[in-house]
Amino acid sequence: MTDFGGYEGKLVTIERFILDQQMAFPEAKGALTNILYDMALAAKIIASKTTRAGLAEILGSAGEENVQGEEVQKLDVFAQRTIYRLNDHTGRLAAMASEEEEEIIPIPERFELGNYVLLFDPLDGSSNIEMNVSVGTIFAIHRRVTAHGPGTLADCLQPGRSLVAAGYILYGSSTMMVYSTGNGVHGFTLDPAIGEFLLSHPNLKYPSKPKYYSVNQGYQPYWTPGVQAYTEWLQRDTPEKKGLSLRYIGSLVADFHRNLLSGGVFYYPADTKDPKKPGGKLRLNYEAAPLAFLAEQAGGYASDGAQAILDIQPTALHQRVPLFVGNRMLVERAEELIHVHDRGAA
Ligand code: P6P
Repeated sequence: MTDFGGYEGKLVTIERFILDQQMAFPEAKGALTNILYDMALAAKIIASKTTRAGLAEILGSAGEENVQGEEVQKLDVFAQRTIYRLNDHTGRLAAMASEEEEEIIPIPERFELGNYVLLFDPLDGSSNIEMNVSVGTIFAIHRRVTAHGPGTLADCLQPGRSLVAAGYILYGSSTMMVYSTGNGVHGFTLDPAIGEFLLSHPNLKYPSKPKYYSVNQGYQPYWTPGVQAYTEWLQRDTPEKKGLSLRYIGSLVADFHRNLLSGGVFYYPADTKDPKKPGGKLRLNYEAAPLAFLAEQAGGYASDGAQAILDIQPTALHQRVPLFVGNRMLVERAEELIHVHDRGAA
């Protein structure tokens, strides 16, 4: 575990911190380090656009030409292309996969292949942008499992337990990058004056006294009895905790981040509202699994209501999964109540 005493009160850039952490991965020969650098650069580039999103009528909106005569891209398309272009030629990846692309994204033949695959949701919650609500990028990095040649679906469909790194970028009142390489969770805040991410939240851990629960209560009529009972339990003072307040932004990264700092639980359960989404709305490979990796690194836990998210063997690139993530005690209680009320009823 990195000694955080050495960083107290110092100006530590993300580059310096990642390099220090690389010592834990001598065999990575810097490839993983450089992928994290590239994600930090992508964050700066995307942030430069999200902070001006509200100026579409002046700068032009997606699909039109702006005052500079450039084609204005939808921000999620811009985010997708930024992450792709920063990673397609580096020789560090065997393939990529994105929420925006149906199939895995091959590395162009003219470039070297690497030993990692990068899965990402380039701009989650982008529908919130025009209301100036925080949005985020989520990324997951696996070591490839195939021996050589272009990366395959098998390289991307690995359980979260195998992740070598994961993180998110939060484009909010400030831009933050939070990541883990399995050696704790660390948060960096972008100082726009110098264009650097500076270590602001070393070794993040869920506070022992949780404050919030985060769920779209508008779907309550469509929940199972177990989820209904769980929500009622969260609201009450119990021997384990005080009754929690409801905070729900409707932007996954923002809700996850607030609960990581304040203590709490986010859940998007399966519901009967949309027959096309029987397994909930959120995606396993590039939303639930990376956040579950971070949650466990921060002393928390993530479940689909029955098992650890990190233990789920993916079967499809864009498969959806119910997600409960936050303080371990809160998430395990969800599993207990769902087991009693729902499986007992099956
Ligand atoms: P609902 C945003 O569209 C998103 O994918 C996540 O960021 C967020 O947690 C969820 O959907 C919100 O969904 O159904 O509550 O609007």
